[in-house]
Amino acid sequence: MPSVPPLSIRQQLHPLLHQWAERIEATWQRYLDLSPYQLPDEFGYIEGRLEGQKLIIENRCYQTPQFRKLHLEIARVGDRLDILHCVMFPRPEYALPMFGTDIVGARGQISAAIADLSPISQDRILPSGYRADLSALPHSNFSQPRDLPNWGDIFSEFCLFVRPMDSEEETMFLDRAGAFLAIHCQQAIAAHPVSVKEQSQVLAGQRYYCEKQQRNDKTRRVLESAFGTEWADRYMTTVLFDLPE
Ligand code: 18B
Repeated sequence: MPSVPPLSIRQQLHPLLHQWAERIEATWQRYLDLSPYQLPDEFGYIEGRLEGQKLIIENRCYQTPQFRKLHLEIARVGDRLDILHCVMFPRPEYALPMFGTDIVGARGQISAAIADLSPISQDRILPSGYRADLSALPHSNFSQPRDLPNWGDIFSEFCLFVRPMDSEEETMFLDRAGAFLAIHCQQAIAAHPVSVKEQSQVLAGQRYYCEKQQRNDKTRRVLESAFGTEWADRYMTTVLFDLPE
């Protein structure tokens, strides 16, 4: 039996995660034609235990004419760790980049806030419309930029990866990442389907993206400690970074 969430954990989250989650859903509702996307029942609301603390995962999923799956996930480990994770998977008919974002906070301090529109083309360059819109955004300067891990070659030159140090930097993150998302939705609803040949390139690009993301040991370790190796692997390959059949 799937368990039903008693109360959304959102209200208890670090404000940056709460605001970013609300912003993501509001932007989706504003631009996209959302319909439900059914995750396997066992994966809607999940509870495990990580070193004696409860790990709760809440998933929201939608689909649209342009996107096979919009996935927004919030995870909370006791009062220790809050995580927001979101990926938008375009349908293979649309040669759109991958929007992905992750925020990790521990005891009130955000350690990682990342947002990117990652190219999926073979030349690993974003479409020109995206580059023009992203280049036109105001510059933002963060005091603690972070280095990408070795699997991070999937990310674009616009990738935002920082440790926000105060509420001003948190707002700067929300503004810039929110602009990435709005640009993506606007570009997506104006996009035209591609040829069948190009669709296989889109799929290859998405596969490369997912394979690299599956190498994130930090994500894997949290899931493995709470749910075991096998479950963590299944979750990473079927819920977090799956590919269409
Ligand atoms: N991720 N993250 O989503 N991850 O899922 N995440 C961490 O301060 C989880 C994505 C990304 O430096 C950390 O280092 C869990 C997407 C990058 O080696 C933890 C879930 C993107 C890093 C978690 C989750 C993405 C990172 C360490 C499932 C980008 C830095 C925090 C709910 C689009 C990796 C820290 C490094 C870090 C955990 C990026 C604990 C459990 C979509 C680049």
